[in-house]
Amino acid sequence: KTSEGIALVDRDEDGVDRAFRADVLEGLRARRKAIPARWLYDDAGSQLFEDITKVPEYYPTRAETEILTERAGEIAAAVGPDRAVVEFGSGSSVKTPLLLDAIAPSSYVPLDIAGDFLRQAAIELSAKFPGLPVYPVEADFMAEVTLPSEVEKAAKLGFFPGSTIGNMVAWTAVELLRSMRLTLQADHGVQPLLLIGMDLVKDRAVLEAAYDDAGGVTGEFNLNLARRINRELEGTIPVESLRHVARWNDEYARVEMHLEAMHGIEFSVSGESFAMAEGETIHTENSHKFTRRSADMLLHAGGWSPRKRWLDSKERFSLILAEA
Ligand code: AVI
Repeated sequence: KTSEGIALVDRDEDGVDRAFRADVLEGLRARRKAIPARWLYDDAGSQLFEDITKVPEYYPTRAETEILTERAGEIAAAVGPDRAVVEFGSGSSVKTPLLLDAIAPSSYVPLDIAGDFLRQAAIELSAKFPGLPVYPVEADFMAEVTLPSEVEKAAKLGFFPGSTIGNMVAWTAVELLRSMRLTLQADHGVQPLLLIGMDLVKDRAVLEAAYDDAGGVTGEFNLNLARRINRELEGTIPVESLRHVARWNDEYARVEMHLEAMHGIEFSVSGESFAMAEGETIHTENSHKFTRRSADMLLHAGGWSPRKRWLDSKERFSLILAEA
């Protein structure tokens, strides 16, 4: 699209559009309706997520920022000098400068599938850190990524903040950790490091409030998915008949977001008809929470050995340094 929003490509030719349609239709046909969380992040959804990070109940961003600020010296000492920082997903505009300030890296390589976001982040970073080589890479980091030749030989530090790993089920999380290991491996020499944010299991009420803030921002974020389906996939979902639900699933140690039908509804998407009974939900996101042991277990399964761990002062969130 142009900046005026004029579509330049035939939307059916567009791979993203086709993938969205396929995921939504498959998810709505299932006995338990579910849509992958990645579709929450269109422009409106990405802005709403930014807003979420500022609501009082959503502690993860503040807790992780506190760790990066208060423990900068310890983190720098543990990482050591001259690492090329490779950030997986370049959206975290606040945390990146904190890390780069702390460790004085040799270069910075932001990876993101969204090219516009990536280039914007790279420009802002270069302005803040003149002299730091920045090599943006537009890629889907769920699989191994070939890094620019300039950083081929450098020792790497992967950076994956925000507990985004928690949005994946274990199988996918392990796959991602293994891909990161391959991406970060240098030809020979120094083993790569990974600095990863992992949110901690805590009181259910605190967790559920973090994903259902009183101001309703998270609700809007979730409902935006239904609106997006209506906008982009010729949907007729009666959004006002859905309500946002966030609930702790103790068996899987995760907060789940759902869109729940407040009464029986019928609608169509891309010409296909669907119905939801009262109380039926569309599962839209998982946010897994970790204990010290479950975090270590996941990292080990992904080929990483945890070396250091820092918690915020209220012990809500962990930042872990692991070695390949
Ligand atoms: C991006 N991700 C780590 C957020 C989380 O906490 O799972 C997404 C989010 N969903 C609702 N609130 C925030």
